[in-house]
Order: sequence, then structure tokens, then C-alpha cells
Amino acid sequence: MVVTSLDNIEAVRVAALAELESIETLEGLERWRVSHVGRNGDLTKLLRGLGSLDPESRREMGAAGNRVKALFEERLSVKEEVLKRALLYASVDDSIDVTLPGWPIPGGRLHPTTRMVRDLCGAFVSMGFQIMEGPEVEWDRYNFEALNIPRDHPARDMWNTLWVNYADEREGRPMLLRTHTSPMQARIMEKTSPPIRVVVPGKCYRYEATDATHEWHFVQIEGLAVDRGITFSDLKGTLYEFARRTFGEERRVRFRCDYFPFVEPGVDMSVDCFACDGGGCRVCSNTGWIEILGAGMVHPRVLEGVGYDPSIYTGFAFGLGVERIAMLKHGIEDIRSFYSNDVRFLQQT
Ligand code: FA5
Repeated sequence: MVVTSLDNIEAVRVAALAELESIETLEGLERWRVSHVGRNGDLTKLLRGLGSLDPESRREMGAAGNRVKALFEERLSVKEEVLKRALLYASVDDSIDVTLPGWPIPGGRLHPTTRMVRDLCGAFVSMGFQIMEGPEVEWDRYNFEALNIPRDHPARDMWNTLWVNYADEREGRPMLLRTHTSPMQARIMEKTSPPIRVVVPGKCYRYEATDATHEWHFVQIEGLAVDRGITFSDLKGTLYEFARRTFGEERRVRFRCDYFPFVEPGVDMSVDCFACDGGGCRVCSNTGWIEILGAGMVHPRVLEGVGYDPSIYTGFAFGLGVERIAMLKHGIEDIRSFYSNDVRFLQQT
């Protein structure tokens, strides 16, 4: 028979709380609850003996017993929470810290050539040009003949390309991967009347050896302006303004005479080499200059070929190499970096 006394209540409190400290499982905790606060637990048994006490001791010990009971219930629920959390963490692999932030989702980005195309077209749009696009697989007629390069003309050697094994009865001649964006000059003029101010970005292909400034596929932007009274000064003014907006005031620009069968006169435009500041190096083949575009006044035969009267209309055209301009702008030393799929290069944009 357990004697109900303050000492005994205190002894139960101290022993039970010490025992609670060492419990590590929910099963152990349940056993602790049964033996201390359950119906047959030691505290309950002590409280049952209150009836045999005088009223004053009963009140005093009843209050002490209830305080210990409330304390046991509170500690029980805290311990239960602690054990459940420990179980949750133990069920997760040690190498995972669930409180760490998640892996960032890798975001895609625009290819450096695409960004450059957008920037360059934006510069021309702000000068009043529209944007159009055309086919990469092109008829011989548009890529060469409409541009005053008849079959067997030696100028074809300037643009060796990849031929597609397909011919059409109407067109007669085979198809090819276009060597430049210039075929769009004839396609646009055939369908439109002057005034025309248009830029045409697009991919081109050439059957040629690659080096630091030559790829076998690359992107050009064609420009075409046709109207009454367009002169060579308009061509130079437009391209100077484009160079100033793209490279800033400090880069030097050079025009030289060049030959393209579809313009007369023809020029090419170069910018001084970013790698050697014009001194000559591997990137610029020791010339100090990097050619970025070909241009000229649209040849009267090309205008006639699309039904325009060259005594009324004149125009200028240009074709610029997008990767070459990106190289100059960003100091990229080898054009082959654009298409070798090295993400370390591509992620720099
Ligand atoms: C042409 O392609 C002419 N259609 C340009 C033109 C248009 C002249 C309108 C007159 C009027 P060219 O072959 O020079 O010209 O190429 C033009 C530009 O494309 C070059 O200045 C260069 O920037 C770029 N380019 C040419 N070949 C390559 C290549 N293999 N790799 C990278 N860029 C190239």
C-alpha cells in the first residue's frame, strides 16, 4: 500500500521525469505514460489514497498531485513531438538536408548569333527598314541568275555551295543551299513596288574550308533600299550610321572597291581588328581589318530583271556577316566557337 505523502509525490515526479529524459522511441513513451499517468500509474495510485487523509492534508496533497499530473501531461506531449520529428528526419537520407533551397532550374537563353541578329535588325528598323525572311533552300535562278550571275559565269566560283538533288520542271534548274541572303533582293522586288527599305536576316551555306573567320554555315543580314533618286551617299550614310551605333565612335571603318555582279559600283566595308587594334594578327590574317559586309548600288540589269525601270529607280544593297560583327563587338577570336556547342561559350551571353 502506497502512502500518499508530499515526499512520495515528489519522489514519483523526480523518478518519472528522469526516466522520460532517456526515452528514445514512441513505444517507450507509451509505456512511460501508462506507468505514470495511466489509470494504474504510480501517480494515479497515490492520488487514489487521498480519501483516507484529513481534509487539510487532502487539499494540500491533492493540489500537489494535480500539479505533477499536469506537468507530466505537458512533458508527455512535448516529448511526443520531439520523437516524431526525430523519426521524420531519420527517415530521410543523411545526404539530403530538407531545409536547403532546391536546385535552380537551368534557364535557356538566346544563342549569341540570335541576339546579334536582333540587335542589328533593331538598328536598321530604327532607321526605317522593315524585316523580312526567305527560304534557305533556294532556286539557282534567285541565288545566281536574277543577280546577274548566269550559268557558267566565272563569278559563280566566288560562291561554291551545296546542291540539293531536286529540280522542278518550271524552274528547270536544281536547288541549292543559298550562299547569301541576296536572292531575297529579287524575290522582294518581284512582289513589291518601290519605295523599298528592307533587311533580311537568314542562314547561308558555303562549301569552303573553315578558319578563324570562315564557317561553312553562317548568318547574313541583307539590306535593300530602292526608290527614286537613291545615291551612293545614301549607301555610305546608312552604313556609317549603322557602324557608329553598333561599334561606337572610336572604331575605324574602311570602304574599298569590290566586285559583286549584282551591284555597280561595289564595295566592301571593314572595321579595324579588335584583337590587335589594326596592327595585324592571326584573327585578321595580318591585315589589321575584318571585313564585315559587301555592298553597292543595285545593278541596272537586276532592276530590269524584276521589271523596274532603272532610269526611274535606283537603289543600294548590302549583305553583312552577323558572326563577324559579334566577333568584333565581343572580342571572340574564332568563329567556330559559335557552332561547336560548348555551353561555356554559349552561357556567356
Ligand atoms: C556576299 O555574300 C554578297 N551577297 C554581299 C552583298 C550584298 C554585296 C548586297 C553587295 C550587295 P560576301 O561573300 O563578301 O558577299 O559575304 C558578305 C559578308 O558575309 C562578309 O563580309 C562576311 O562578313 C560574311 N561572310 C562571308 N563568308 C563567310 C564565311 N565563310 N563565314 C562567316 N562569314 C562570312
